[in-house]
Amino acid sequence: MNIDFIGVPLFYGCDRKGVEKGPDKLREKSAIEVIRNHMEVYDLGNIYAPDACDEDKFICHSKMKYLQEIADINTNLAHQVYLSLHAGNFPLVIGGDHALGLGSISGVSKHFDNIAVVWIDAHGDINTPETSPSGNVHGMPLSAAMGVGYSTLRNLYFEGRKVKPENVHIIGVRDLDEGEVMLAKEENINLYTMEEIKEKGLSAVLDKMIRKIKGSHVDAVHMSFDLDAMDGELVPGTGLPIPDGFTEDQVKDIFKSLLDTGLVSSMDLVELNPVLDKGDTTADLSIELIDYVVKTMKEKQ
Ligand code: 5AB
Ligand code: MN
Ligand code: MN
Ligand code: MN
Repeated sequence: MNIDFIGVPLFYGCDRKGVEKGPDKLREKSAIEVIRNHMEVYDLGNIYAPDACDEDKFICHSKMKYLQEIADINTNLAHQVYLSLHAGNFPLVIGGDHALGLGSISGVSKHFDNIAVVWIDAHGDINTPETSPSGNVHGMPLSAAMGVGYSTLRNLYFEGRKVKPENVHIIGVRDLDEGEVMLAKEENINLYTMEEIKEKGLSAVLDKMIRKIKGSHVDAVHMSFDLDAMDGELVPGTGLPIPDGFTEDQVKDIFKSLLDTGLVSSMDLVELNPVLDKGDTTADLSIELIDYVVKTMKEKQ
């Protein structure tokens, strides 16, 4: 198996510039060479992101910014991810903001019959245009992937739901909006909050999650990692740093437990904003995590 490195220079989902520079920043920091130390890698370049002007952000929908641009970029991403899996490769999708999670999941879902998604994030990203406090689509990709929310997003790439809500696992969460709490309850999504992790310990919570994933008989797991899952102090180079998050070792433990199942087919690493970064703290940490994931995958082979 080879790694396909796919950049998504997207900031429309968070409406704050800088995050679109994430993929090129990691290339500059030798991400490709770091991966190649362990496995063969193809750099598939960046998905094309059209220019859009600020005044036009609500042109398609009054409550969702840059809807058409995000849908177009995500459709192309979905197809690239699908082709990568079809060729027997591992798509590693580098953001860009987390709105791209919908494109990744859509591509994975077209290739496999029944998938699970593990969303490692301080946030739930399950808002709809009605519940979103910001209108930013990076807070909505996971609900759309479950078939909830606005039709353009729900029916991206192919019509209908991409992942069953009971196969959605959100871990590290500590900042949910009111509407997200309600939806999580209604749809029976698996939430592993930071509060629960503090109380029971990460390894107990991971055991529970892995058991559930294995019992669900999915044929693939897509791992979507938002850097803000980590403690805010560790990731100055992300748009919405939140305190009380994971340490670097904890994130590695999560990756390892998931990779050990042999089910992980694909991964996103998102929300690196090099413009906000302190020095290259967050970029260097991202490189370290990519190195860890690929090294661990190689050991499994
Ligand atoms: B991220 C918030 N829930 O919807 C919203 O960074 C934040 O991809 C969303 O996790 C954060 O605007 C989206 C307040
Ligand atoms: Mn996110
Ligand atoms: Mn987040
Ligand atoms: Mn974020």
